[in-house]
Amino acid sequence: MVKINIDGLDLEVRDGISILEAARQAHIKIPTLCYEEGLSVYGGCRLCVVEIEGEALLKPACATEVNDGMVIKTHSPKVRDVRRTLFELIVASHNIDCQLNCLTCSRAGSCELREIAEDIGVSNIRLATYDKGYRDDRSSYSIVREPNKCITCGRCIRKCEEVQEVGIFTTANRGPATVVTTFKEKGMGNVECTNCGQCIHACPTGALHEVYHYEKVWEVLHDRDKYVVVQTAPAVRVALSEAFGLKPGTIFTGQMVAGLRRLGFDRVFDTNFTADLTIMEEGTELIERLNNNGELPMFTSCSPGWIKYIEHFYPEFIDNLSTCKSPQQMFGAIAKSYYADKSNIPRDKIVVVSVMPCTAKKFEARRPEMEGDVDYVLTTRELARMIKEAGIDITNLNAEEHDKLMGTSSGAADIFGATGGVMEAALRTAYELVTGEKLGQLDFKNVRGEAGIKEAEVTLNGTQLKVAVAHGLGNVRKLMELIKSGKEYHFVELMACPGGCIGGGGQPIPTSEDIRRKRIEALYKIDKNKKLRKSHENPYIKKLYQEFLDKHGSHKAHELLHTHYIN
Ligand code: HC1
Repeated sequence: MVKINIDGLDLEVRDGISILEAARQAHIKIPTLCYEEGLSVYGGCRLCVVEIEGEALLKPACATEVNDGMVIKTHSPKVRDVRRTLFELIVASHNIDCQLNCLTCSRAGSCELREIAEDIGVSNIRLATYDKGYRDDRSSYSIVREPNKCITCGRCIRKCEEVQEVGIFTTANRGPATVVTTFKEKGMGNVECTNCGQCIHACPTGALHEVYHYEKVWEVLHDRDKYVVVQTAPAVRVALSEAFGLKPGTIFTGQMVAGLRRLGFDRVFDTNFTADLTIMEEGTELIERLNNNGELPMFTSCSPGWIKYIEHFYPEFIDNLSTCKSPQQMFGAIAKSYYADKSNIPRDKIVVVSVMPCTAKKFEARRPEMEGDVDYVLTTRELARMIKEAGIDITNLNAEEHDKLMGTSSGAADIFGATGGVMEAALRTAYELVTGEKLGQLDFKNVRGEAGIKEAEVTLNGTQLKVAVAHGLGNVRKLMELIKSGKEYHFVELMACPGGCIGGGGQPIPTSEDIRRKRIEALYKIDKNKKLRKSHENPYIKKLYQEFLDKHGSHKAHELLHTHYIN
């Protein structure tokens, strides 16, 4: 421990931490644009400069370690003056129309530049802004890049490289023309981007955002010839409220459903319903592979960022992917067949809209292998935007329930949104179906939690089933390397985003580690409080098989619910 003094406050802090961390521990806010918890320190924006007694030069707080006896001033007149000048220089390299376009920017309301301007008391910008003149990158189905809004803080580069270990971004040019771009400026849609959208969470401005579908959704909602059904992903219900100022971890399912009805959707259904269906199909597939010497380990196939990742980096393992479509896609296929027929609605009148925490789901919906199942995909942020545009006071709405037929789900489906949740849901069902015995303890705690890679063993009728779970592509890579080197598993859950879908690229900003934890806790709470906690006990799933699909893994189920990746 070392003794320091920050802004007149005597503190004892751990040796080796940065001044920025020490200040945060003392609840002193030092502005920064390029620092992000969990990423390496870059020290490029310099906004966090502080004055250290006895030193002539100001030092960046993020890149300077505390020393015993250090006396630090974080907001002295000199520091504040330098910070304002630095800030003006940063803004000068930002979009020339930023001040005007602020109202329409994707980050209006959550722009870190604006927040810092307020924090450091910037009242005017004296420098002329430099027009980089770059064209927007609209080559991806999931993500738009607006380079003129980029302040080259490098957070997206480091997030993609260090957390996801994909590394599609680089910088080009020099001086004020410096820009973040992709290899040979090919565009995000033409490089190894997995569409996970973690770069959007890293970006402090509106330089990165999802491809918007909400304008199209408004159009279909007002088209009397269309019958618009919406599905809600597990992770949206525990994050949407944050966009309306409620605290992270608030369970908002009922208000979300009520808000969607007010927006005008004809039916409000649940992706959770097809998450239960996925368990039935995926469980059947796993048992078949185990019994018939099929390709093992079997990999889950619901995270589209992970699917894109395996296609780029581990194509030799594609046959290990479960052939099950994701719950999002299964939902679309069932809504446009079973539900349409049962409700006497012409199949071509039905429009399926998804609300997802994930940007890669937009890409998944356009994959040629399953195009047409889902028409539009809204992120959690886009849904929040629509609710605000419609003037719906969602926090004061009474909770409502999802519509019947495709809206009932088990707690096992809710936990799909958390890392380890798909595995736990599958184990609950596989155990009971294979052994014919009731599970005493439903919680598989070994596959829960924040560890990047988790393992468990479950005995099924004398066979030791070895399973593993990884979340965040950096951890996925580590697990894939273990498997490549001969480590044996039977079943593996892989999710592209840190924490699983609750940390998806379409979730409210910010999505910090602490916020992810609270969302996960909320999902487990929903599961704990449900009577129905196992997918195979969902009465509407049983009905779907009885009335339409026949048995698990039937020919019809294969036609509608399974796929093969052709990339
Ligand atoms: Fe997910 Fe899934 S859990 S992939 O993380 O299997 O996005 O929430 O909807 O499809 O159900 C995301 C979440 C989601 C699918 C389900």
